[in-house]
Amino acid sequence: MISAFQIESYRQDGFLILPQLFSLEEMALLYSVATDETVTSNSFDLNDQDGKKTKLTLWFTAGDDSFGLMSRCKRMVESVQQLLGSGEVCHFHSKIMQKQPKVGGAWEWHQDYGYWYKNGFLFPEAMISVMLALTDANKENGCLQVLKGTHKMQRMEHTFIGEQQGADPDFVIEAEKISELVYCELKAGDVLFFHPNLLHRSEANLSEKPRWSVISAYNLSYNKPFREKHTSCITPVSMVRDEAILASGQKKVSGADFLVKEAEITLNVK
Ligand SMILES: O=C(O)CCC(=O)C(=O)O
Repeated sequence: MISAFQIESYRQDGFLILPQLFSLEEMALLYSVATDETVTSNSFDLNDQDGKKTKLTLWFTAGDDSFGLMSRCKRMVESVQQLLGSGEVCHFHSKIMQKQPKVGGAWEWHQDYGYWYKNGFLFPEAMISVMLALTDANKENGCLQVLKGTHKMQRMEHTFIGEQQGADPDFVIEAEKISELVYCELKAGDVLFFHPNLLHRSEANLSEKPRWSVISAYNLSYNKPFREKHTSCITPVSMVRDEAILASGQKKVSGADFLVKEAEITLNVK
């Protein structure tokens, strides 16, 4: 259970870290499913400003594979419910971020709602991103950075910077002047919840170590997007027991409805 104090700190800061929400045993299982070729062969690259490639594999429907069970398990869904308030929790999409040693690219300053607005979601307050660290994430390997409290600034204009969308740089400069920059260093198994209007970015991974994570995005069913064809975001999740991940053993993410990078994809779902 998330305490009233933690809920308040999410409201004030726009993010919340829950250390070790997943056990080492669960993390070993999830990491081995993440590195399986069913995930890696469905990944695509997005170039950052310097042409460095950042790799991700994204799918919509949370199924019965190990990651589907992770995003539907009681501790995740109930934590999301507590932070979003009343409404039916739906899984919008999950994505495995694969920042390879030395080459993994950066993510520009952005708000997730800068993308999701373009899918026609009307209520940012009904949405949240949840990052589970699959490996330790630190300054050296390009952990997530946030500008604390910027979720209260509301949505900024987002335009393409390289192949990614970034928030209007003039607004980012002003936000940086008055907001604390926080490096969200995580251990494998730690979970970071963040608000869709929170400005965040990450630097390239120039270290010798991989930085992998999975980010599940959730939405409340009343927030029906008018430009999104995938229906996972308005389909209430079928919650499973916390024990289901280990009880099911390694289940590959095969047959998922993966996002495919095509020339015409605007990648608003990111
Ligand atoms: O994984 C990262 O470093 C950044 C990911 C991110 O910013 C996002 O998915 O919105």
